[in-house]
Amino acid sequence: MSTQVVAAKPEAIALDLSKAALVIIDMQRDFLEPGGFGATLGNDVSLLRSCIAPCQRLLSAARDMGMLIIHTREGHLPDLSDAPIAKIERGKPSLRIGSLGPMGRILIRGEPGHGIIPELAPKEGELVIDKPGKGAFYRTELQQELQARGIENLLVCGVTTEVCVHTTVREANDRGYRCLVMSDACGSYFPEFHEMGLRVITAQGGIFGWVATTDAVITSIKSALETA
Ligand code: C5J
Repeated sequence: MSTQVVAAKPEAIALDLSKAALVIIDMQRDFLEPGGFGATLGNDVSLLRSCIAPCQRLLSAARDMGMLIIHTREGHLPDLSDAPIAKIERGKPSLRIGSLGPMGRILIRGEPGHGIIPELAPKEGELVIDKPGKGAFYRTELQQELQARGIENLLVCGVTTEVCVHTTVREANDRGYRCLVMSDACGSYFPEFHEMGLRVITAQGGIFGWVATTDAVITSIKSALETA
């Protein structure tokens, strides 16, 4: 049966997994590896590594089920025409967006740093959504791709919890999607923001969505496969 009850906060949720997509947000070298965008802002990128293995497990289970898989990448065109000046000039990074770093130009499409980490490399047929902003719906084809496939439920993981995961979940929630965020498959440079970001999603009866563990979601996917 494709509808499964997943143990979640603020309460269990019945999800039709045949209408679900796994959305893996921005698991790019620019955020997870030294020398990328995240590091230029002074962050300890090693803090994001704990979510790689849970993301791998979710990816593998979703592939087994034949679920729609979407990878997103944050980044800008080489001429920076889609990068607001306010974003480029913000703060005091060691290298600004577009500058040459050890993994190519910082946060620029097509550069080595813009790529998804090898552990989660997309397979042929999986969607890769390039986005100039934090949210995956802003100036992308994501909404059309979801609508074309009748997707109603999004299983969301990736980095960072309180920035691009959160922005995408908020955008999706406003568009009517049920969002289930896997807590251990998300990561942040700030553990306290990670915790609070997840709490904000589930507060007030699930104002933005639901939060579950990777184990709970994988149990549901396996159960759907067994009863198919
Ligand atoms: C950030 C992201 N943190 N993917 N991007 O700038 O969360």
